[in-house]
Parts: sequence; structure tokens; C-alpha cells
Amino acid sequence: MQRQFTPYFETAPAHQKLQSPIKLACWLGIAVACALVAPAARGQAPAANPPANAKPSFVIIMADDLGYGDLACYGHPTIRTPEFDRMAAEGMRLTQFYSGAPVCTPSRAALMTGRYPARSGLCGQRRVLFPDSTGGLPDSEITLAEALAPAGYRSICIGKWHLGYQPKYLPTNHGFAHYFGIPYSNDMGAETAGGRIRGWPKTPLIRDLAVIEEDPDQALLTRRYTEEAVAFLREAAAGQQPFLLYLPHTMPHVPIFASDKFKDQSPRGLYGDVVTELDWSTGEILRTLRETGLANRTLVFFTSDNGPWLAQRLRGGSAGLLREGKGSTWEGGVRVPGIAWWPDHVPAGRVNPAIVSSMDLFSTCVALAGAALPSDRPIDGLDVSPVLLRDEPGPRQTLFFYRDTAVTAVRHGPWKAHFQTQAGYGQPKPDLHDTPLLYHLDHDPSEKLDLAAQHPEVVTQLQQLATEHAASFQPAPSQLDEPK
Ligand SMILES: [Ca+2]
Repeated sequence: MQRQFTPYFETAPAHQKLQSPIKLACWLGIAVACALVAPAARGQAPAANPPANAKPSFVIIMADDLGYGDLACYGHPTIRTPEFDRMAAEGMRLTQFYSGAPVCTPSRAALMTGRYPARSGLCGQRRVLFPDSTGGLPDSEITLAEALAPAGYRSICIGKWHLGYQPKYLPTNHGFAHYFGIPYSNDMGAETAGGRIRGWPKTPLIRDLAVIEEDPDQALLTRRYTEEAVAFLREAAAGQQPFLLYLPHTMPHVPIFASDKFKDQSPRGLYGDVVTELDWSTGEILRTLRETGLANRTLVFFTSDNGPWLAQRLRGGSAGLLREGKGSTWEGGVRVPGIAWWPDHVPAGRVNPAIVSSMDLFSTCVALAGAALPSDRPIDGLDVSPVLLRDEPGPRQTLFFYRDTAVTAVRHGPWKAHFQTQAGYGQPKPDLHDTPLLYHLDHDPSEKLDLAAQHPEVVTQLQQLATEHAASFQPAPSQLDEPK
């Protein structure tokens, strides 16, 4: 049955949406911080001599559905990515970096809250939020922008949010001063899908809380996001207020588009063109940071929200030597590129195999900012600054992998146990494993050789870790499952 849908957008200023004491406290923190830095912030000249104790700024760039094997510096043979390669050569490439989940919405919730998505309800049977979903990231959650605000940070989000499209869920009501982008996936427009009329609205392009365009030309999105980001950085360079620029790209999520300058250029075809444009975009951001003097006080991190969408065949990416892709908790669904860059702070040219989760970015940024982690709730992220700044082994030994609210697998050290396995797409029911599958990922990153029979004591240990974790909290009600 066709679902009638009325888009719910409005244009009220962000501050009128603030209600919770936590958010008010955050904004009061911003106000106090702004007052403290106001003389510098009003200045027009670039801050050539920031104070020695200046807080670092953060730029988090996230591609959508980019696979572990899609960058030249991660081994792709035909996609040219000179800017990512240079970023890695000047910084650190992580070889065991994990997204927070194998699909968009829960992955972004993990990054933004430093918590497993089951804690915030941003997971469910529907897997992601759709244009007919009325849920979103609850007001009670504390986003990275909100956690940084009391330390004087100004935050901006440019790109695909996917944590709720209604005004109360948009970035400007989750601690970000501004938002520009498409609020959910670029395949969720009004067009028919498989002959079915979905009744969804035309794809909205939003500035702050207002829809400013419908069905924007997607070939121009990467360029427009980049221009917005560069303009923000130039403005930020004129003052001394630390900032968070969160840039979750719409590409290379299918349908993929590249602008004329990049189209028909890559031997990999259109997918390669799209990745090369993301490469250019990242180069523009790093160049702007260098030109404005922000480089040595800005940590830039590049990653992807989940593995490649293999069901899209040549329109989707590659997980390289990893098994499966988006939607699956095999390695290809969750292990993604992770590159850190911060001249004079992140040592150049390092490749670090530490196990790091996108949830750790939350805790690491908060620590580097001298801000406080939320103390009234469990935070699953760990401070990995010893990895990023000193090339040390990571603090993380254990990481749990979820599909909906089920813990499907756990990694502990080099071992990974699967309790249930399922292809990301095309396999309606999971394979349940009474005896979990066990892989040694240092020896066998492709998860080919099940060693459960040879190492029953490891299976028992990992089962116990997963049982204790699952019993430690009750998943929050799903924000995804019922279009209301
Ligand atoms: Ca995605």
C-alpha cells in the first residue's frame, strides 16, 4: 500500500529548538567560551601566532560506503588517490580501523555519541532511517559537538547526517552551529524503486533547518560540500576559536555521480571518478589548512561509514582482501580506511595496526580538547591519542559487532568469533553458529580458515566476553523500526 508522506521541515532558528538542561548547559558553555575568545574571534587577520596552549581543532571526513580496498594507499590498483596517499604519507594509516556498524545510521550514531548504537536506539530491523521514519537521535544523547561545546568549540556539519531528518533531530539541534547537506541517503528520493511508488519527498538539500533545494544535482554535491568546508575553514582561521568540522560525504553511496571535471577519467570507471573527486576534496581541505596556518593545530581524520555496497556490483566499491561488505559483520562490512593527519603531532609515514573504532574518535577528540566525557552514561569509545600521537599500541583489545541489537561477533586481540553470519544483502536469514566460527585476523584477515576446533579455549573466552557485554545493558527502544 502506498504510504502518504508529508515532509516535516521548518525554518525556526536552532536556538528555539533547545529544550534539555544538558543542551542549554552546552550552549551556555559556548556563550561563555565565545565571550572569552571574542576579541580574537572578531579579528579578520589569520591567527599567525596562536597561543602555545591552543586547543586543537578537528576535521572528520567520512565517505559513504567506501570500502577498505578503494584507495591507492590501501592497495587499489587502478583508482588514483594522490591526496589520500599524501595525507597518509604525512600522517598515519590505520590498518585495523572499524566503523561503528556495517550500515549508515547506526555507524553515524556510534561516531557521534561514542557509544554502541544499541544504547541510543539507532539500530533496528529496518537497519537505517528512511524518509518515512519519524525517529532520530534522541535529545538525551550527547553528540561530539555537544561534548566539545563546553570547552569552547564551534561545530559545523556538512553532508549526510542520517540521524533523523525532522528539525529536532537535525545537526543544529544536536550541538552544531550550522548544517548544510542532504539529511539521509541519496537513493531515498521520490522516484520509483523497483516499480513501487514510495511516496517519499524529493531529496531535500537543507541549510540549518530549511529546505533550500529539492533534488539538487548530485554530480555537484562533492564540490559544493567542499566549497562550504573550505569557506568555513577560512572563516575559522580568522579567529582563534577551536572547531569541529564534520564532513560526511554523500558519495560514493549509490547512485554515484561525479562532476564534469572528474567524469570519465578513472580506469576504474565512474566509481573511480567519484573516489577521485573525494580525493580532490580532501586535498582542498588539507591545502586550506596549510595555507591558513591551521594545519599544525588541526587533527584531520578520514574514514568511511561502512564497507562497500557489493550488491551494487561495479557501482559499489571493494573491501580488498576482506570478506563481504556493507551490511555484514564480516570484516569487509566494518573494517574501513582510517587516516590521521596533524603535522608536527601525528608522526609522518606511520602505519599502525592498532584496533580502533570510530567510537574512539569521540573519546579521543574530547580528551585532546580537554573537555569532559559524559559521566552519567557508559561511553564505549577509548582515547586512542597514544596511537595517533606516539604511534603506540592501542588501548582497545575488544570490540563487539552488531546487527540490529544482536551481538553477531566479537573481536578480542587477533581473534574474532562469529555467533551468526549473514551476507549484507541477499541472505534473508542469518546462519546461526552453535559453535562460533573463529578466525585469527592477523594470520587470516580474509576470514577463510575457521580455527574453532583447534582453539576451544579461545572460543569460550570470546563467548563469555559477548555474553557479559550483552547482559550489561538493555538496548534502547529502536528509533528505526516504525514509520509513525
Ligand atoms: Ca553507508
